[in-house]
This record gives sequence, C-alpha cells and structure tokens, in this order.
Amino acid sequence: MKLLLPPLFLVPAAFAATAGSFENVGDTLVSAMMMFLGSNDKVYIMDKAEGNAAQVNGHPAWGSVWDMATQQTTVMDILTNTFCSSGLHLPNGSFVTFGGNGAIGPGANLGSQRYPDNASASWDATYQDFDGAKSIRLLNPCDSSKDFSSPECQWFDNPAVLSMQAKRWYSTAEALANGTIAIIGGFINGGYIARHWPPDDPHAGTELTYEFFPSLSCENSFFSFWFPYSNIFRRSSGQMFLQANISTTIWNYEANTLTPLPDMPHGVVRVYPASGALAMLPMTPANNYSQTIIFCGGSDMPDNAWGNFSYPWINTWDYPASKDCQRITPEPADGSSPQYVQDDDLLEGRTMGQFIILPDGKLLVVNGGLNGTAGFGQRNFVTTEDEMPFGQSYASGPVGTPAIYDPEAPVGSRWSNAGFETSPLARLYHSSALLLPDASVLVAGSNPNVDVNISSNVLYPTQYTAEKFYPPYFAASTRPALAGMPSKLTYGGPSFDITVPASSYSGSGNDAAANTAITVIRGGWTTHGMNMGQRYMQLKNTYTVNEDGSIVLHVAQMHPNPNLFQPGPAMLFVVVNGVPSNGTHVIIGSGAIEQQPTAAEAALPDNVLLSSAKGSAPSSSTDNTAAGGSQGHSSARTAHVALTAVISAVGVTLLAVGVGL
Ligand SMILES: *[C@@H]1O[C@H](CO)[C@@H](O)[C@H](O)[C@H]1NC(C)=O
Ligand SMILES: *[C@@H]1O[C@H](CO)[C@@H](O)[C@H](O)[C@H]1NC(C)=O
Ligand SMILES: *[C@@H]1O[C@H](CO)[C@@H](O)[C@H](O)[C@H]1NC(C)=O
Ligand SMILES: *[C@@H]1O[C@H](CO)[C@@H](O)[C@H](O)[C@H]1NC(C)=O
Ligand SMILES: *[C@@H]1O[C@H](CO)[C@@H](O)[C@H](O)[C@H]1NC(C)=O
Ligand SMILES: *[C@@H]1O[C@H](CO)[C@@H](O)[C@H](O)[C@H]1NC(C)=O
Ligand SMILES: *[C@@H]1O[C@H](CO)[C@@H](O)[C@H](O)[C@H]1NC(C)=O
Ligand SMILES: *[C@@H]1O[C@H](CO)[C@@H](O)[C@H](O)[C@H]1NC(C)=O
Ligand SMILES: *[C@@H]1O[C@H](CO)[C@@H](O)[C@H](O)[C@H]1NC(C)=O
Ligand SMILES: [Cu+2]
Repeated sequence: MKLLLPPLFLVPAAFAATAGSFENVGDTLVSAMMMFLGSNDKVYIMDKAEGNAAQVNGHPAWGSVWDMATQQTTVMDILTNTFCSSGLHLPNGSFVTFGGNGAIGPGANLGSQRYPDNASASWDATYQDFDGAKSIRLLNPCDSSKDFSSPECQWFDNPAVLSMQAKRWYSTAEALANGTIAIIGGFINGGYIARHWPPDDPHAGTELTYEFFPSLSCENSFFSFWFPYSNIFRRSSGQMFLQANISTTIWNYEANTLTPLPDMPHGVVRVYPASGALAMLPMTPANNYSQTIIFCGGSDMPDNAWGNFSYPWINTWDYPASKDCQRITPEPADGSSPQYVQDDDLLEGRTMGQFIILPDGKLLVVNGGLNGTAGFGQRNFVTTEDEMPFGQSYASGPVGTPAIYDPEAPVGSRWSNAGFETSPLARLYHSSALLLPDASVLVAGSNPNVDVNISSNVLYPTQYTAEKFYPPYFAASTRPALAGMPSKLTYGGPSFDITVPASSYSGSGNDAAANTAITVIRGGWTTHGMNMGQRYMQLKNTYTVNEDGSIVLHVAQMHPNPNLFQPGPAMLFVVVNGVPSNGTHVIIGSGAIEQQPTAAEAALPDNVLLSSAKGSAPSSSTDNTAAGGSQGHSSARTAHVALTAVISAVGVTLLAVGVGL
C-alpha cells in the first residue's frame, strides 16, 4: 500500500547537521564512561560492570561499539571490570586499557565469589565480571572489510595470560616516544580522593609504582602518593609534565628526579575528583611547535571539604565549581622559567568539563556541572543516604551548553557560546566526548549512580543516549573533498601533495590556498573529562594554485621529534577557509613499538599563486605575504603565514626546541 504523506514529511530531516546544534545519534547500550575511535567508522565504548539491560553471552554488557554510518550499536564482551580504567593507543593503531575495579555484582557490591589469593579468578556470579584491577585489555580495531564477529575484531581480555604487576584503579597512561606506554599510579581499592588517611596510611590508598606496557617492568616511584588520574603530558624533551592537587612537577622518570614548577594559582584543583578540563593547545608552525597546556574549571573547595578518603565533608553540590583558566608552557623557548599565565575565565564554572580540540585549532568544552565535583556516593559526611538531594551525585547543575575557546584570540575574547544549543541531557560524572572524522563531536555517557538507575525519580539517570554536537564550521555549504591523502605519516622526510579541487571552496583560489591548514589530530582515549593522548599538530605547507582553481598543497611530514606527537593513529584534516574536510585515518611513525625513525624536514617548494585563479583578483606569483594581515587570529587559518616567511629558518628553530631544554 502506498501512503500519501503531506510534503513536509517528504523532506529528509535525518542526519541534518546544523551548526551549533546537538543531534541524538543513537543508544550506546552501555553507558559511555570511556570511548575511543578505533578505525574511521567505529567508536568503542566501555562502561563499568553494572546492571545494563543489554546482554552479551548471558550477562549484562559493559562494552559496545557504535557505528558512525548506521548509528547502530552492538554489544561486545569484556571479561573484566573496566570501571574507571585508563587507556591509550598503540603505534599500530590498536588500543589498550589498563586496570579497573574488582569483580562486582548488583549495587557495586564485591563479587559473590572471591578468591583473595588469586585476583585474576575473582568473579561475580550475577554480572559475571572478573576482577579488572590488574587487567590489560587489547583491541585491534577492524574496519568494515572484516567480519566483525571474528575473534580478531573482539577484545582480548584474559588476566590469566596478561596483566599488570599492580592493582590500578584510576591510573594514568601516557606514551613514550617509542610507543611504549607508561601506566602511572592509581588507587588500590578506590576512594574519593588520595589522602593520607588515617594519617599514618603510608601511601594514601594509592599505588606508588609505575609500569610499562608491553615490557611490564614495574618501578618504584619516590612520590609519597599518586593522585588518581593525574594530569600528565609528555614534553618535547621527553620528560613528563605532571600536575595534581595544586602541585606541578617535571618528572624525569629515567633519572628519577622531580623539578617542581609553580603551584596552580588560586588553589584550584584540576585533577579528579575536582576534574577540570585540560588539553595541550595546538602545536603549530606559528608557535614553533611549542607545547602549552591549558586548565579550565575544577574546584577550589577548602582543604577540609575534600574529606577523609571515603567521602567529602561538605555538600559538594552546593559548592560552585571554578571558572578559572590557566595556561603553562613547561619548556619556554626563551629559556625562562615556566609560569602559569592567567587566561580568560570560562563562561560559567564547570567541574568535569572536557576539552575537544577541533580541526580548526579551536577547542570545544563540553559536559560537566556548575557545582560540586566528580564522584558519587550513597552519602557524604553531613548527609545521609535518603537526604542526598541529587541522588548519588556529588555534582549538580549540568552545563548543557558547549563553549568554544580560540587560543589565538586576544585576551578577553577567547570564549564564546553564541548560537550554541543547550543539550537537555545531563552529562555529569562518567560522561565522555570525542572528535569524530566528520569533525563533529560525539558526546555520550553520564551515570552518577553506583549501579544502573533509570527510574523516573532519578534526576541524573544512567545515560545511554549519544549526541553529536556540530561546531560552527557545519554552517559551511561545502566541505573540502580531497585527493592524495596519505595513510601514513613519518617524523620528517619527504613532503607529499594533497589536491583540493576548485569545487571544495568558494571565493578566490589564492585566498583559499593562503587560508588553508593541514592538521593532524589524535582524539585520544576519553574518560573522566580527559582525553588521554589528545594532540593537535599543524603540518607546514606551501601550495600551488592551478589554472582550473584546484590547489595543490605541498605538505611536510610530522615534526621530526616523536616526543611532540607520539607514534600511532590520528586523523588528518585539511581546513580551507576555516572549514575542515573529513578526517582521514593515518598512522604516525613506523607502526611498531621501537625507537621511531626520524629524518630531516624536507624543504618545501615555493608558493605558486595564480594571477587568474578562480574568482581572484590579480596577484603576483611570488607574493608570499598575501594573507599576512590576518596573522595571529587562528593558528589553523593563518599559521602558514609565518611558515612562508621564515620557511628556511623554522626547521632549525624547531629542532632546537626539541632538544635544547
Ligand atoms: C598491535 O601492537 C600490539 C602491541 O605490540 C600487539 O599486541 C597487537 O597484536 C598489534 N595488533 C596487530 C593488529 O598487529
Ligand atoms: C588464578 O586464576 C586463574 C584464572 O582462573 C587461573 O588460571 C590460575 O591458575 C589461578 N592461579 C592460582 C595461583 O590459583
Ligand atoms: C593539596 O595540597 C595542600 C597543600 O599541600 C594540602 O593541604 C591538601 O591536603 C592537599 N589536598 C588534597 C586533596 O590532598
Ligand atoms: C619562532 O621562530 C622564529 C624563527 O626563529 C621566530 O622569528 C619567531 O619569533 C618564533 N615564534 C614564536 C612564537 O616563538
Ligand atoms: C571517613 O569518615 C567517616 C565518618 O566519620 C567514617 O565512617 C569513615 O570510616 C572514614 N573513612 C576513613 C578512610 O577513615
Ligand atoms: C534511583 O534513584 C532514586 C532517586 O535517587 C532512588 O530513589 C532509587 O532508589 C534509585 N534506584 C535504584 C535502583 O538505585
Ligand atoms: C549551586 O550552588 C549555588 C551556590 O551554593 C546555589 O545557589 C545553586 O542553587 C546551586 N545549583 C544547584 C543546581 O543546586
Ligand atoms: C564526510 O563524511 C560523511 C560521512 O560521515 C559523508 O556523508 C560526507 O559525504 C563526507 N564528506 C566529504 C566531503 O567527503
Ligand atoms: C622505549 O623507551 C623506553 C624509555 O626510553 C625504554 O626503557 C624501552 O626499552 C624502549 N622500548 C623499546 C622497545 O625500544
Ligand atoms: Cu570514575
């Protein structure tokens, strides 16, 4: 039977991508506490072991995979409890996750079958999860050419075969330049904060060692305790930048030395459970690939409020989260001592905000709450279980409006949320976000509940709905479509060409060429407001504008220092007039865990402009400074300017940054 519908219903509204809006993009089946982009078409999702309705192999699922094209989700079996693990990419594009909680059953009670002498056999009969505290779980992402149900596409998770030396819950993972992963700290059994409590507890409930994957060598640190989910970035010199509580330190793990840097200003804590947003700002030719870290939000609760390890000693949900933002460059190029620099305040206070670096070099902050902190509990020090006003949540006031930060804009005008929709969904504790290849941002999860709670009277339920947020560049009518995108990038070495057809931009070819950036983004492995491994590097380029209006971009490989952008998977974007192409999946480096081959940067050919380029005013073919007036506004849009002017000097300077400090 043929149905006659009014014309309104014939307009295809599905997959409409309106700039500044949210769109529901499916049910994640498990709550998306952790996510990563596997290949270019699938996002892998992990929850804690809990009573999700979705079943796999006869038990509730806590793993799933979301397909970008169909927006359909499939459950995946994971053996061990992934609750608050850490994770990272490997050089070959695989991903690995570390640690988690013990085997738990309904209500997060410890498993019904316990083998105290054998953690790897500890198991719960209802949820059928094994102890995940020492787990190492590996996933080799399969693209659509493979049969997804085959074992090679599934999680490898077998504690009897592969596990860490120590129990690590809320550990941090950061890669070394050869692709080895350092797995750092973590709680032993969990708590609200790491604290010497009772005061004679020698290690504040935390694991004092760090270890490496895949070697599994385990080392003693000299820290008195590790903060859960410490904020850690590897620096260009190869040492680690470490920030926790209000302390900041450079950790040279090879020499086992600490070099203290200034404390975080205004007493704002950014690490879990204060959970400020943090990211390394784009490394660009214009900033000479310097590494600057930004922290925004978190909490400046007074010391007593953080409680006694078990739970907070105030009603956190009444305590406003911080608006404060700070930047720090751990290795200033001029050799000066690193200092925190006050940045523009967030538009509103946020705990559990999360930075997603966009292809155009701006940063989106999503998720989080106006008051309180991360974490959940059945009570706190002053409130009993039935008096918790926001259920089990230690935060309140979900912030559903994203905001965008332009690191190149003048101080005082870096933040904006103009035209952004407010999501009706609370994204509080255990929510996550990730950049997708279409340059939208996937936002999912939220579950400030000890076990699944979707009852009608819970304010912040276990959230299964995923949304896409469409950044402002979705207003463009045309997205660049490219030819010649590579699938691998090397550290230095021969340049390559990418062709932008005339149909991929509007306006003058010369202007478009001058206003193009080639950017490499690693979205990272996301949980708890962090994207472990998130990086952005703009490649140097020059260009030739052809008669037919097509633009050939002559593109340099990655900066030759693998410490800046460790080996492994990433997305390559071309951003023309501020509008990104779709991202292409690329592997940075050799694909193996080894000292990465590096080469000198190749010289790029001079720019060739066209006097009669499509729609263009006549322009000298040697005029390399055509767009110089816009320098300093957006790195992705204008960084080529610095490059074309100092093309021969830059390589030397960059190498000096890499090894000189
Ligand atoms: C990727 O590397 C890891 C670590 O070396 C290895 O265990 C895994 O099997 C590799 N994946 C593939 C598909 O070769
Ligand atoms: C611990 O449990 C694992 C998994 O069931 C088993 O393979 C292993 O033999 C056990 N080890 C000991 C010492 O009992
Ligand atoms: C953070 O450091 C301060 C100053 O050393 C200390 O008093 C406080 O207890 C620490 N906070 C936490 C949450 O450990
Ligand atoms: C980058 O290096 C160039 C060349 O040495 C120098 O002129 C420029 O000031 C540097 N830029 C920054 C942001 O440090
Ligand atoms: C924290 O304080 C509460 C209330 O006094 C107490 O029940 C709990 O055992 C304490 N936790 C620790 C680790 O001392
Ligand atoms: C869900 O949360 C509500 C509101 O806090 C509470 O009354 C209810 O008992 C919870 N249900 C479960 C299954 O925990
Ligand atoms: C957040 O805290 C402020 C200050 O205590 C309070 O006025 C406000 O009502 C709180 N917001 C929510 C959603 O509870
Ligand atoms: C970008 O990818 C989307 C699918 O996610 C596709 O519909 C679109 O056509 C692609 N655009 C270009 C310019 O390749
Ligand atoms: C990777 O680098 C670390 C630190 O320099 C070193 O300990 C390790 O042996 C290296 N691994 C490989 C496979 O080169
Ligand atoms: Cu958590």
